[in-house]
Amino acid sequence: MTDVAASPAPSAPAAPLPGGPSLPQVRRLATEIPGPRSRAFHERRRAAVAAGVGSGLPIEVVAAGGGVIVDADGNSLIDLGSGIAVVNVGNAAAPVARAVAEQAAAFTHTCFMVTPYEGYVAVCEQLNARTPGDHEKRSALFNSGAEAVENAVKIARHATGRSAIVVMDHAYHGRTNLTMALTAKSMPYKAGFGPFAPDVYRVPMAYPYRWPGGAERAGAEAAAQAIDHIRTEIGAERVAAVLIEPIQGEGGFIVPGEGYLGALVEFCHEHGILFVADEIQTGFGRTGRWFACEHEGIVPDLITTAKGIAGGLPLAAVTGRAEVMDAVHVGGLGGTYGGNPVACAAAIATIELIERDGLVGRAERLGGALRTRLDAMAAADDGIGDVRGRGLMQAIELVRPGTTEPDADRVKAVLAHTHAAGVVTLSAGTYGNVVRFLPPLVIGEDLLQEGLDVVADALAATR
Ligand code: PLZ
Repeated sequence: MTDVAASPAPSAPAAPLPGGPSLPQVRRLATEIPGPRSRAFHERRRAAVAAGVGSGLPIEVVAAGGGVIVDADGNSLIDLGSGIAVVNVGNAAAPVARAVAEQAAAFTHTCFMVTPYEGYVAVCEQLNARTPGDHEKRSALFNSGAEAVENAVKIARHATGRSAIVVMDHAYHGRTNLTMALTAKSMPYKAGFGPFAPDVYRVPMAYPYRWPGGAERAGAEAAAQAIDHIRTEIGAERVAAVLIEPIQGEGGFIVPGEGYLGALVEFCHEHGILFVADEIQTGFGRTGRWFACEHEGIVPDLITTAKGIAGGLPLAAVTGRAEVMDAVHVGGLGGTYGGNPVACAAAIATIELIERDGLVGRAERLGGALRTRLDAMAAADDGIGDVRGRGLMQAIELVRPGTTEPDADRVKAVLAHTHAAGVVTLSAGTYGNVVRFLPPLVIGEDLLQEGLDVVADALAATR
């Protein structure tokens, strides 16, 4: 390590690597992980980057594409995380990289609020056409998921003239002040960062694995409790929006119990409450549908998207009923960079690629293969309490054998094992005891299977 650290540019790769799908789709370990260049890079990082910004796997990335990430030491890792459900079309996908380069060469920014351009409108047209429901829609573009959620709340409050917002146990909606209030988990998202925005209320989530009355009753009972709470403690007539992830992401890939979403939608419609689906993690083919609401035939009034929308460029959106979206006065929504032209060009190329290569169907098909493997792991391991999720958004929840007591320590050990073996995995869950799988939708099936072999080894080694 010392000889590497002493060189003038310790983190520069020997030669520029091509990224994108042309990268060899293999797992290859050239050094231990993290290797000497990555370790030197992290010394440099520690001196420059705020400690509050963590990293799960401290390598130095130099290239990525398809289903692999390559580091400065020449290791090629299997990517089962997609940068947290972002590079659904694969990293540096050629049509996306080309669209970005062309747009950057034409113009990089004018601000849509000052002098508008076509890409922004084209992205809104795509969102209006592809999100659930055939009613007339409008969209507005922003930079991050949290910003989209904040704007959905602004729009819902403005359109209804009401202020209360209802969210769920285990919810995750972002790290800004309002979205911290909407997010459930204290550590690490909220601890020490208050006070939080007011008029936000949390109701029970239908978490089948942990529902006291059993998984079958979770949907109906949680919906009844949530509705009772809204009626008696908040007042339905005060509620602007019920905001929910149709499959919870950071909370642990919780698929709501049967009937839960439908009952809430119905209640919302009866009481003039807007039903807002946060599809920031579930959107753009991830779950084997364009949007996760489609699995349950749910049509939200507003929907927030980000992550998978633009192949890795920062872009987010709120899409919804025209009369709701258009209720806001001219100039009431915006932001300097919202709908940046380069990000919009990436989004158009990403959406075309999802369509062209049938990636939604691919997510469903590979999701079936993933479920088969996870079920087999669970059958052989009484520390796997639950297998859940849809498409290429699935997870295992680890518990102490014979109980439902969360086993976050084992999740840490499983992740450490897979990372050392060259497979990028992520954790999740309110109790930190979930291992989640979010491979790019373009990952080769062999590579996915090899990644899962390593996960199976990690489970065996930590039993
Ligand atoms: N809503 C459903 O999943 C982001 C968070 C990573 P931003 N999830 C990843 C982290 O630890 O910060 C997310 C989400 C849902 C909103 C967001 C927020 O999206 O683009 O991170 O702001």
